[in-house]
Amino acid sequence: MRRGIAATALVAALALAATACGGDTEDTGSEGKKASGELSGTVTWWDTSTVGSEDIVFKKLAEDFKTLHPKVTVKYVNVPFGEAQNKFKNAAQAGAGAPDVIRSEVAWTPEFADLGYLAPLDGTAALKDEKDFLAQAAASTQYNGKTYAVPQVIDSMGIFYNKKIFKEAGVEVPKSVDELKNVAKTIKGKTGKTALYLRGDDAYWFLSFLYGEGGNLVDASNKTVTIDNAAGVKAFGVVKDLVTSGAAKTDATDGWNNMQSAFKDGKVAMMINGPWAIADTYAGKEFADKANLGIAPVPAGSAYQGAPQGGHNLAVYAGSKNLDASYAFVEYMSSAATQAKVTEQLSLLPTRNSVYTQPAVAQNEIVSFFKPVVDKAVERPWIPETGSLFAPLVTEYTKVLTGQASPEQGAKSTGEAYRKLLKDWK
Ligand code: TXT
Repeated sequence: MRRGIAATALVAALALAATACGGDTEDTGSEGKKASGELSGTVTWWDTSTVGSEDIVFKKLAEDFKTLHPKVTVKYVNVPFGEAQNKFKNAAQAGAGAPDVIRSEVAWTPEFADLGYLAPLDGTAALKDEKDFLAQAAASTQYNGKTYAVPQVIDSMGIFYNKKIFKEAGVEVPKSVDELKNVAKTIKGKTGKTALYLRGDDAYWFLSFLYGEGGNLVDASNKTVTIDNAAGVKAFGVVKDLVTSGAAKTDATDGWNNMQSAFKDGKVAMMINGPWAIADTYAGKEFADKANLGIAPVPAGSAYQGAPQGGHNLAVYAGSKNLDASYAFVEYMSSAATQAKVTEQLSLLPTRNSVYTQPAVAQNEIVSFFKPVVDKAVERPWIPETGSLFAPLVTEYTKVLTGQASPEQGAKSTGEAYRKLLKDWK
């Protein structure tokens, strides 16, 4: 009898100990470390990657975390890029429904950190071999002297072109806006096709032309709004002229799908895009033979040649009830081994220097093109407001491209909106 009672008491004590250490408790995500140090519980991850191509790879990688930590269940949730930022802020503010880990776009990270919604990662298991990260990729994870995320992918933009159409028209890839307009005339004459699809509902597609005229959104070092200076006005004129001259076609809405369809179906010869578009583009009939896709630097303007830096980080929600398992998941998803798999399957750019030396990565043609582009890509100031600069910009960019505003008006209105947003800036 005693043994029975003793045994029962022992089982109860162990169960209590396990619960107290956040062992196999309910899906509440309570502290995920058993007394044995083994991680357990649930980690909910909001991924924003493109559905139908990138998400397939990232979901599988997330599921494979279980091989390292059998007691941890990763709940993979794909949240559309256009909704995730506000959805996370609303949930974090309400203290309900936020994920443990979020794929945080480079401009979201300083904003989320400033709001106190992210767990600082310094000294945690999330950060391993920090020195291996590309400095430009790590920059957006730093805020007020602390590290609030781990860089997952870095990217920039280039011209994607259809080699078959270029051959049929007998033209070379344009290196400048002026060459682009000349090439466009020949392509139209020889093939009847429009040369370029210029996305009109996302201002990220404006930045290469803004930089090309020597412009920028702001000058953070001098706390000065610069979008409405002469270079900014000129850049709005350049993109408007691409459309009115017939060199480029655009849409005010549904730009991603219209751009991808036009390019994948061979209706346009070029588009400007980034590594995140590769997997979807290869699914197009024109690129069943992958060799038909060429990639080249974005065209130079009158003053400069360069594309913007973008990318995504992995951040841990400050209110997570399973920080230990979340740190371990972030470290796993940004590890050299995982990054190499992502590059192999999606041609996305790693954020670790060591991964670029792996033979399979070094031989990846997309990576070989984009790495030098990323190395010289134009960084934005990683301040909480950076992400907010795009909303007023896209409104005016679309209006200028569709003839509803002049370049002067577009630049002026954007500048006014920025000075309202950036209170003490000139
Ligand atoms: C909010 C900015 C650039 C790629 C997949 O995910 C909206 O959320 C703000 O940050 C730039 O860097 C590049 O990787 C691919 O995996 C809210 O609901 C907000 O996002 C961004 O900062 C990106 O670097 C993924 O690779 C509204 O209420 C803001 N949106 C910039 O975003 C690159 O991002 C791929 O991303 C709120 C938005 O402006 C963004 O451009 C991105 O392409 C991704 O798909 C109202 O104000 C307007 C601008 O779009 C560019 O698309 C997307 O394709 C605005």
